[in-house]
Amino acid sequence: MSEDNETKHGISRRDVLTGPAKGALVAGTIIAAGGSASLMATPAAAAASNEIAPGELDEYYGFWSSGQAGELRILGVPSMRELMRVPVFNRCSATGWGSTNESKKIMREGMMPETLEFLAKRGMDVYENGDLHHPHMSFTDGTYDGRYLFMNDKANTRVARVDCKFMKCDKMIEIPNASDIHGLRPQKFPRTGYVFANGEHRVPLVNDGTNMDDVENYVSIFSAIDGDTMEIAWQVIVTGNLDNVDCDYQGKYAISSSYNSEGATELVGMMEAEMDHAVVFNIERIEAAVAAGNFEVYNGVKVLDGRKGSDLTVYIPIPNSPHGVNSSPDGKYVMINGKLSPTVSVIQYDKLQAVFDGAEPRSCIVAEPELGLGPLHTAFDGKGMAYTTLFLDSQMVKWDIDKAVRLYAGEDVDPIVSKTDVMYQPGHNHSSMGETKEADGKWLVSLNKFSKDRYLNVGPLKPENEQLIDISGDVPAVVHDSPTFAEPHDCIIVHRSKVTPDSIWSRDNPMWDDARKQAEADGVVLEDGHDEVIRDGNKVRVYMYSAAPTFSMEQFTVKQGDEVTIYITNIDDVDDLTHGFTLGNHGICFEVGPQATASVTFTADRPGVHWYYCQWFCHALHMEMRGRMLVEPA
Ligand code: K7E
Ligand code: CUA
Repeated sequence: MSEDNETKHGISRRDVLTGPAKGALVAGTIIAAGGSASLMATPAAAAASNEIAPGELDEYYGFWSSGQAGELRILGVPSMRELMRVPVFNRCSATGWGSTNESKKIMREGMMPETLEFLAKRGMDVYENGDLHHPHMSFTDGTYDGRYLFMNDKANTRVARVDCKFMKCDKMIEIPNASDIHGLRPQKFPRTGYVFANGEHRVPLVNDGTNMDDVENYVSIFSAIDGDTMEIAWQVIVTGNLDNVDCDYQGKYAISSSYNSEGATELVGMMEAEMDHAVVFNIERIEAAVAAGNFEVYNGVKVLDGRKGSDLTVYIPIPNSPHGVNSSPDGKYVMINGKLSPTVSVIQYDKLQAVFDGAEPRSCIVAEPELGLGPLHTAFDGKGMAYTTLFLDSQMVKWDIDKAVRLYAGEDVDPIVSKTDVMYQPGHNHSSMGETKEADGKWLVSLNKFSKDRYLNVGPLKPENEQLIDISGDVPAVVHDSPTFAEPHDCIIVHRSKVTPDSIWSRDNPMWDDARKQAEADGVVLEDGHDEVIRDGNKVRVYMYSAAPTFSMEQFTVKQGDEVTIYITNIDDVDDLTHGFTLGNHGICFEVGPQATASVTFTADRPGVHWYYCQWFCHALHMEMRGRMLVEPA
């Protein structure tokens, strides 16, 4: 897999870039049209600058996944400065995500009861890991609307939503019946609407442990989630494993890549068939079938049968193991990236109805250019060019969609425009606004799985590498490298005009509804600068507020064995004035943003004096922002 990068033309790329050949390879661009690689000099001056001076703002928000780190990251593009980390499927030491009552409620309320029981037996309230691959923004009329971000957790079969007003997760659900959510995309038209989510692995339906060997009847499940309520609208059983998904700009179809049409559980079997497929879901027919009651209910969800032969789906044969699925911004095509095949299969959306009406399945394919080794994902510039990552070749290939269509029709044209070296092994790529009808063709990011020698050596675990590519000119030019921790599979690049987060929480946010209700019952008004210790049997509720640089209570006393809940309301309503609450030697630490309330519950089992302090630097007297909890021995 990596051999190719270490010795390209007999020398390493680093040697080339730093050696005498530098002048000829300054932007690392190789034109490989017609199969013969020739080097082409690219004047560095042609590249747009990605430099954003101190104090200047980026033009785009980048929303980045973090794979097995489980969080969402926000970057500025083109500077590639990391602006924020938003914990979602992970637990977070800085913000208390996964340990406050408010975050645990969000993480638990969409889980199946048997999962909560299972976690409880392991001594856990919530899952402590996640694998976040695909962040996508909600759409209205084919472009981003700045309401929500949706994302999948492959590890624990969940889908979460981040409210873009506060850039915090506000909903998280477990997807029943499916196993391991991978591909995820919001509906583009008329709006989101549905969030489509692919269950990747095939499992028995119902998966109750009574059978492992009836592999033939294992199923993958495609889910449509209502993006407004985060409830599952319906599910469709398919043939084969589901990988990635995209949908059209008309609201008619969703389409998933699917590998392992052989239905095998082992690698050898999975590689056998020459052809796998793309599954097309006919939204209108599925909705009609739901309305007509043609479904079974499993785990409370309406499940329809869309396996081969169903009229809800069609299966388009695609060469071995397709991966990325990407709709072109003009709404005409969807690219199915070949992965193990050097090709990208181009499906024309308006030819799909005929296939549903009985036409030969591959009659919707209008191009299948051979691009290079390991095509995984394709991005667009909105000007007719596509950019496909070549995992094995470690290149980004720029190709002309129209020429690819003409080549397939028999014309003698070469769709490949150029190949740009990226370091190394790119997976996803993404262009500015590239997954919307407003693709603007300015920037392209290549998310590379390996950095190898690109950075100072930090030991056996190396960072990954994401590269920023200027695609505004004729020849793409790499203008920036950023090391990154595990593992941004995917990102989106959203113009800053689409996103307008608030700087201060609104007090009516439902996140602390439970705290407010309890406070009301206790005669406490959270936002009033009201503090109190309420004893209720062995339950103790401590209400305090924070205002820089103090907590309203300098001390309080509880008894060993008490179940203590501490509620903190940050009554500061100043931009960027976040406080924190850390309770020493109790594993408790959380963030309280301006005008927010947050709480934790724990058993006071350690007699003694314990300091609590504010851990977000908030004031010249931040170090003094502290107090003591006395736990009296029982
Ligand atoms: Cu890594 Cu989108 Cu999960 Cu391709 S996926 S690389
Ligand atoms: Cu409040 Cu530091």
